[in-house]
Amino acid sequence: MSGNRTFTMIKPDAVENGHIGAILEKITAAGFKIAAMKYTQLSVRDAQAFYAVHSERPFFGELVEFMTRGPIVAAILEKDNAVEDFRALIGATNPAEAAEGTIRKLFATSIGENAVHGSDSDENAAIEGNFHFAGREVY
Ligand code: 3AN
Repeated sequence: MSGNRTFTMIKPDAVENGHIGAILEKITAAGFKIAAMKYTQLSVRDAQAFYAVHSERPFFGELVEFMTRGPIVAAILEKDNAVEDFRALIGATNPAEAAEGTIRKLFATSIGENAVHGSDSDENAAIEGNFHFAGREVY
């Protein structure tokens, strides 16, 4: 059975473009509860560690530079079937391929600057949530 928590970041592009409020509205309207949340900026070391799985990809340097260029909102979200339902809510990695009404279709500008992150498995949701939050910060 799938878990009830996922991890998200509102990325620097969406923060710069003033979309924090609109994105949180979409998330809560879709039935997700906020279990943890913070406004923070990743260091280069943080971003390299968070995206270590992509370290051999050609876009890794660009990804780290983008994710560290300004603040983000990090959050743990709670809902039945959280990982899958949140991936559906945000849409495809490339906003040009994202379904109408999805967060990336509405707010992302490119495959590299795609507004939000959503965990791709229950295992990664737990790893990513633990990367950003201490136990006492999760409600
Ligand atoms: P998703 O975020 O949809 O799970 P992943 O895990 O394939 O997508 O990619 C992680 C992040 O790496 C994406 N959110 C995006 O910011 C960046 N990325 C993925 N593919 C590309 C690409 N072709 N060019 C630039 N950045 C990319």
